[in-house]
Amino acid sequence: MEQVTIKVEGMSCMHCVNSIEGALKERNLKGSVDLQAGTVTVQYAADKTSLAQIKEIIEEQGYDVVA
Ligand SMILES: [Cu+2]
Repeated sequence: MEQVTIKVEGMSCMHCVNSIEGALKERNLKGSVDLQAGTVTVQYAADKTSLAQIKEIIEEQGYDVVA
């Protein structure tokens, strides 16, 4: 299992947390949002999911992936 922490802009409240964590969960990914730090930490299996896919899932929810 890999773990990555992605910097994301535009997350401000529990609604943001729920939409991002929920969207990841729908793809069987365990994500946790840190509002204060503006980051999303995701655990994923590198043979099933790519980093690009994870970023896409977050962007689909309307947030900007910074790094
Ligand atoms: Cu929000």
